Amino acid sequence: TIGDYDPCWLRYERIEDEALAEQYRKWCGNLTVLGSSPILESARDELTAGISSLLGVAPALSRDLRDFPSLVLTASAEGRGWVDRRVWEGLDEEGYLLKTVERGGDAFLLLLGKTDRGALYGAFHLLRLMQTRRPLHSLEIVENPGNRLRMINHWDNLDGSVERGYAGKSLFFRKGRIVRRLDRIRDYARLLASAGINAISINNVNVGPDECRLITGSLLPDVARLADVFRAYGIRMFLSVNFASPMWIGGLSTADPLDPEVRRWWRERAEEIYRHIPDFGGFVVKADSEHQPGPLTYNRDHAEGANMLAEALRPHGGLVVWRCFVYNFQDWRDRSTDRARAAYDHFKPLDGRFVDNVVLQVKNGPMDFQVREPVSPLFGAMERTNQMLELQITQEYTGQQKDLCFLVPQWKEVLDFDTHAAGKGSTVKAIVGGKVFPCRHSGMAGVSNVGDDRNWTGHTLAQANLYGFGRLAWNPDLSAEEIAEEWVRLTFGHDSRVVETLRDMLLESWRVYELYTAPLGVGWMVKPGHHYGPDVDGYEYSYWGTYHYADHRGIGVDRTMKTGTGFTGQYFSPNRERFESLETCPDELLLFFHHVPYTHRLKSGETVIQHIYNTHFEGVERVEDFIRRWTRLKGKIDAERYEHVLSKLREQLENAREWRDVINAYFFRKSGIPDEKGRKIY
Ligand code: GCW
Repeated sequence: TIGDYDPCWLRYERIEDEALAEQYRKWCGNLTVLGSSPILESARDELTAGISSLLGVAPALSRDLRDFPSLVLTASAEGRGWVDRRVWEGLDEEGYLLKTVERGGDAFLLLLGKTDRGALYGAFHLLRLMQTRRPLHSLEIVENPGNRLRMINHWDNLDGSVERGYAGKSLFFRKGRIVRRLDRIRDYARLLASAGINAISINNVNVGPDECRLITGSLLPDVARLADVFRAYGIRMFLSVNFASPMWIGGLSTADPLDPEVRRWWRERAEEIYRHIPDFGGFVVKADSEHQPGPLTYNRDHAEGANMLAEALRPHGGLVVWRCFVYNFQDWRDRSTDRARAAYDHFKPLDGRFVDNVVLQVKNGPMDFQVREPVSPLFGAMERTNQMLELQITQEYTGQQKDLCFLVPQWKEVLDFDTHAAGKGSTVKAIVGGKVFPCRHSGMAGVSNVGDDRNWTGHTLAQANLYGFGRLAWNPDLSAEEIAEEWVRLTFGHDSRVVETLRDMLLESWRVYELYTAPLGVGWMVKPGHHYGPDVDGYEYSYWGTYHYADHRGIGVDRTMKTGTGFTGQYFSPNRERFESLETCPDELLLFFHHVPYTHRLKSGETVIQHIYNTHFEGVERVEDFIRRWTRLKGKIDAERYEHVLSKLREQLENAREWRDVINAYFFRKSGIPDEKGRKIY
């Protein structure tokens, strides 16, 4: 059971339909567990707790098949005997089978993992079937994960603060130490495993001098305690490291990756880490980015830097997750640099030079998690390099868990984007799923949105983003609709009014957020520093290199090959041509790729300026509509969550109004063109 905080999607509320509960009991009355391991025990505990809570009776436990099991949980050779060889061979290491097996005149439910990890995922699947009221008779479900690495990245600092965190303090750290009580962390591991996550990095990619100690004897015993908790749920522990650690904590005078002393220092660090955590996952590294040190300081490149760390981890089976969020600071006066180009320009030439326990982690867009960006052209552009996708679950630029913004629809667009890297069908999900180019390590990472708030995510409905990330990482073919509805049923029950309203609000919310914020893919326009609320020129004259170039005639960034920064040339054909041409560039990305007059007509038929006005009025109306729809659910949702969401929606409305009025006023004053509909613009 879960402590004094929200159980999220693991509520397991008692099934009230007695007939259905009776059917389920038939399959869950006697649980036989064959084999033993800590992970299998977690699976057994999850089943026992979930079944007891859903059905009101605990299953009778046994280790002996002669006890007439109704449910058999195993990853053993015995279980294998009941399935077709081809099915068994088709299971990946983390795959599982859920199958009704006839025996004599009797039948039981077989939950068979290829390994104990598979069995754990299967257990959560079975519980989900009951939570969503699905039938259990004649089952034959075979599942394999769509991605090998399904990772959560925390940006938590040792003092307990969380960079870009909107849900309280760190779950792991407090005042320079790792927290003593681990029960909530165990529940966190359960939540993650139930959604399919198998890796976690616990500290911020901006690694300060304090956090450097995480890889030393002073903190490793505590890190190991956390690793133990996660291990029991099939989750491997990673740490973010600072590239200059040999200087910060090793007393060396350099961090040059080719220096033998430096190499030796990292090897010894790795050895010590693995003494404490034998299955340690590896390092996450932000190097030569936003003031973090890196190999470029020593005139070495990213491959030399990453490979050096990879060499230290290799004997132990560890990975280096090397981030590609690298760009040069630019002066706003300098129009020759383009931040969008940077990741590709830095990394593409290094294709083939990274050793095979390095994975490059690429943000979904070329900039930085804006509400709308094109997909990064780096995906598929490095066919001899392991690549994984980085998404931001925490809502830095998408409403900071004050505004409702369900990101799964956005992530689906990213995953389904066809890069054409190896011809048609080279989607991002196929590339990071390792299906286009042979790569040993690949997958998806998401920047965590949780903290120690009672509801974990600040906005209760933001739990759906964490759940959705895990589900998509497990199966990128799930639709946003399926994930939204599943989450609502698990979290808010089955009243049809509740399910439909909430599902639809979730599915609309990303678009609504886009309507009242920065238009047509131009991005930014946020208040500098904290990034919440509108400030059109906040970054316009800065060295971060992200501009809209609005003047009295037009707006947008010319990133074409013909007259602009040439960014479009980083895409494979036909995307390159599609983005290059004004005629074929999709409306929603128009201002990312082109500078146009306010009177330019979109494919929708509206002019750019009229589109800006219309969307900003509409955005506010849609939030008002969210509030109306939500209030119709009063009495159908517990008062605590009902009032909480209502107050968040009201806060969102304030924010949407602020955005509408600032954006509309700004562009009305710039362009001098009035709103065709004569609405109030200040
Ligand atoms: O989005 C930006 C954030 C930084 C973050 C950086 C990164 C952890 O504003 O807070 O640093 O990206 O991804 O490294």
